[in-house]
Amino acid sequence: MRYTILIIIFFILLPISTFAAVLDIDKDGLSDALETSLGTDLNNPDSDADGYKDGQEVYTGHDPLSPDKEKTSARRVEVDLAKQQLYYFYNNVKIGAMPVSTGLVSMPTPKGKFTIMRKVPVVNYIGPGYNLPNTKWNLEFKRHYYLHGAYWHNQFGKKPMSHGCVNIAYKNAEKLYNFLEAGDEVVVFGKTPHHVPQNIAKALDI
Ligand SMILES: [Ca+2]
Ligand SMILES: [Ca+2]
Repeated sequence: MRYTILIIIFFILLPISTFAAVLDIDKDGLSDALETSLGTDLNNPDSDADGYKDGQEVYTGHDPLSPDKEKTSARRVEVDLAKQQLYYFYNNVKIGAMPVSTGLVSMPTPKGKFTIMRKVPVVNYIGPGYNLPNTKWNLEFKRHYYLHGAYWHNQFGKKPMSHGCVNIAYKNAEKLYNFLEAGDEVVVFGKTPHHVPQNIAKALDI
């Protein structure tokens, strides 16, 4: 009987903890967990009453707590080469993650701290052995190195694929492009693997 009660309590508490991260009471596109971290109102979709929802503001790099139209908050991207994952931060709060394919072991993505130099809507990538025209959503973070959309493969999160750029699925690349601006920080770290080990890929649900 005692165990039955414990099991019932466990199954009541499990969904509460599991769904806290995805629950969005005011349906403004920002989870309750993120609203708590960012200081916005969980029960008001437009915390600063400027006509734009909190989620819309944060994911386009705007301040949800000020009607100011300037994008003054700190934005940062981290690229984990070992896990082939990209994380992005608004005011030091991680607001999203996406699988990526970085440079091959023979031509790895450079490690270190960089800043976005410029945003370019469309780039034609042409070089020895590759010709990738009309590539969308390009963010140059070091001369000739970009975070950019990639339409020619689907190996994101599984293995490195590029000549040094960070390849991102189009739907995610567009989001990142809208979030970031020139001057934002990019940090690249970790060791480039030949493949991401299955157990890591599974743990990350990729
Ligand atoms: Ca919300
Ligand atoms: Ca607002």
